[in-house]
Amino acid sequence: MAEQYEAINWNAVEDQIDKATWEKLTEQFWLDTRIPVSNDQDDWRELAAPEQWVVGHVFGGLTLLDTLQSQDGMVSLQQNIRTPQERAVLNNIQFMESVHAKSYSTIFSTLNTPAEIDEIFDWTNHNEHLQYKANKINDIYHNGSPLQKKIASVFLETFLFYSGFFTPLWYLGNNKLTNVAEIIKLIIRDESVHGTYIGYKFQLGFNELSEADQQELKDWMYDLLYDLYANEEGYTNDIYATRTEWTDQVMTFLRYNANKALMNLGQEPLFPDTAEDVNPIVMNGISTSTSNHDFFSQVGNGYRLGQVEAMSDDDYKF
Ligand code: MN3
Ligand code: MN3
Repeated sequence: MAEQYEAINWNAVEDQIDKATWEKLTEQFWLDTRIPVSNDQDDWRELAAPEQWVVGHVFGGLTLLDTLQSQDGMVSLQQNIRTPQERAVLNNIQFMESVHAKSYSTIFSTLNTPAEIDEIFDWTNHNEHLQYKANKINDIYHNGSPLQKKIASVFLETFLFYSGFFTPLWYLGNNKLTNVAEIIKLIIRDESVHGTYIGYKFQLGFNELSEADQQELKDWMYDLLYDLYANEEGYTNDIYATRTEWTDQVMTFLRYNANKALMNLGQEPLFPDTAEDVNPIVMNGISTSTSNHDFFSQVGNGYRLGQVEAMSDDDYKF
């Protein structure tokens, strides 16, 4: 009878990281519909058929992973929160995952024919390696421990996305498909905050474990990473091997990002690859700081990103 439903009090914030993350995420809010993807149609028509295939299908794969985050990932993490504000942050993340998943459809509808779009979704829903990673992560979301779920989420966000992100970043570095790449950069900017935040919450729980339990979880974590890496090799081959010469570069990029995922979780890197090993064109594309926009001849991108970052009240007057 005397059960009380507690109101969330943002004036009694237990963990300042929750508040700082909320502010960062809400400041960088964006929508796919604000990016003029149709300006990339000329670039798109100049791509050879295998290149168009790669672009379409990496976005199919990314759609699946963002769908997973929006439908199962954040709900699963919300079952084990430490503070009420953490739930609010995860609500924001969940909505943005839906924006991410939808934004690829905005790209498809601008660049691809309806028949091509059907084929991309059919491929996405049946590709063996793509389905393997989605189901592997989803199984942890539904059956894993609270800390295992956070590991799965950070591996997905900071590692598994990057076999797909490689392609738009490569084109951006070559000054092609720059508006498509702008969407991808906005997604990467979000994922970077998500991975850091969920990794931080992981570390709070991890540090409370006994040394023996920490070791056991570490073993589980590195086993999972090896398993996902082996699968990612297969996926990268499916996408890139016969259509591009990028396969080795994508694998380097994946190892670099696997190390970043481990870093978010407060763990030692696994692979020897560093930023210097990654194709510098892709590396410049990944940097979301404004100084790097000068690297590209199309200054308009930096400006547009600036617009998105610095939305004023006027943006809400439709
Ligand atoms: Mn996402
Ligand atoms: Mn995310």
